[in-house]
Amino acid sequence: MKLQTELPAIFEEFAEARRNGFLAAKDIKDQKIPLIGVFCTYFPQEMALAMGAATVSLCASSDETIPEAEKDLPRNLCPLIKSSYGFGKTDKCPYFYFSDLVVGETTCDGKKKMYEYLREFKPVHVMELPNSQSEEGLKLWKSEIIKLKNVLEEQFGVTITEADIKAAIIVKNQERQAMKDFYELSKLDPVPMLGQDLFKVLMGTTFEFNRQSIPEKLGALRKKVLAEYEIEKKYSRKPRILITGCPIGGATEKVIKAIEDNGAVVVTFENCSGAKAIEDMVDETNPDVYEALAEKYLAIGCSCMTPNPNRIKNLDRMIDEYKVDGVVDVILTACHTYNVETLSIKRFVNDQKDKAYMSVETDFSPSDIGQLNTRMAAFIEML
Ligand code: BJ8
Repeated sequence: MKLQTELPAIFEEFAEARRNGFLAAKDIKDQKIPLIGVFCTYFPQEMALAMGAATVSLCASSDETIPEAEKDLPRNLCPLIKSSYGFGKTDKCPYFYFSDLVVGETTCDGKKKMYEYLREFKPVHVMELPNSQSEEGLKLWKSEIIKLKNVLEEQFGVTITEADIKAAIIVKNQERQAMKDFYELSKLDPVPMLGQDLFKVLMGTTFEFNRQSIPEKLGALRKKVLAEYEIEKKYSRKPRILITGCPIGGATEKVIKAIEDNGAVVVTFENCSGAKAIEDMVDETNPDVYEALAEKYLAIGCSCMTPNPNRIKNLDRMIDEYKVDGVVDVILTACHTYNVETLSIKRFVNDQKDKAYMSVETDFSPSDIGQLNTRMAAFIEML
């Protein structure tokens, strides 16, 4: 008899979280809780949490608003930047609409220049992110986090104490640990869930405003997935893929689907949609909360950093731990930093890890789905 499972419905609930979150965001506004819209993993979420604000990732994953953005921005710009700007300009993203403040960082050139125009639609604060993870960079980033605290205090008329920040660090660390415990289930071989389902959970969790509830929710789901896995192995052993590169989500989930429709399974996401944001904890023992936050966030292995050793460090460990057979590096069109890094990632994966590597350049349109399928089928066949 086939196992009756409630997991598909639960995964779908996570997939719907972004849409359901619109109502939650309105509730938050009705309760006069500040909402801070963010674009990047470098944003130190603890600072918002410490003042009792909610944060939300602003929509940048569909091509819906790109034509409007292209009236103002160059066409040959990364789709993520155009989409973000387009949602801001058209007010089509309720999260953007409800945000009291948008915080950006000086990551890649396109993004930081786009923020100059975004200011025309919303209050925007841009944090000056250093380009390297040096001692000087750390000092600058720490001072930028303190500056952010001052901006938040002034804009919202609140006081953020170090005790508030310490408490927020604990909440966020618990959340990260719960997410890690959940996605590490895919270290099992065969996997207990598809990468597409794992991704729904990762994305859905980012739209949960009650951050304290995340560990319990994910803990319960983890138990369910494991319990079903013990009764029945739903998926047979398949080639195991790690996704790295630019953030994905929404339209670019087509890459995960193309991999899994062609006989492999995505076991882990190294990019900002997965481990990059979560793997490292904030040091709770450091009495200097600003330094602890600066250290954690500056260590993020984004291609905006030069050099960028932490991406390689994470890949090295994850390829082994997840028994990865092949790495797919997703590059959004016109993302120069990730595109330039493809050479060093390919060299590392092929030469030092002896694994297969493929980079795919894509955007938010569905026009390359056929081509993606053809390339994935060929790549997976040789694994
Ligand atoms: S920490 S990956 S979320 S910057 S894809 S807009 S880099 S041209 S998104 Fe990112 Fe923060 Fe880094 Fe993560 Fe520019 Fe490239 Fe576009 Fe990008």
